[in-house]
Amino acid sequence: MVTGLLLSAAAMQAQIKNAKTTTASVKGNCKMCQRKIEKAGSIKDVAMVTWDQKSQQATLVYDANATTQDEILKRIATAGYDSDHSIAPENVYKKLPSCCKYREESK
Ligand SMILES: [Cu+2]
Repeated sequence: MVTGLLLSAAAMQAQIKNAKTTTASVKGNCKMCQRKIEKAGSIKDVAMVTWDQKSQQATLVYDANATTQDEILKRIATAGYDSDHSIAPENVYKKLPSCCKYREESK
């Protein structure tokens, strides 16, 4: 699993210039969260996000001249997912399917 994640990250990295790799903790519950987090964070040839459900960690590979970790995490927050740098707006979070509600108090 970890090997697969690293391999796909490396493959995508080839298309991203000035690639910088960081990790951030992003909250989520399920496969649907994973798809949304990765889709929200990724931009073709600029940024690539892979999220691991078990560790609640996102691996960000991005063109350091074109974007920043904060920008990527902000997009993920806009899709409804908290990270260590950005908190999802309450109204967006409320619209997540119940299986995706990861905040303790809203269960
Ligand atoms: Cu989910």
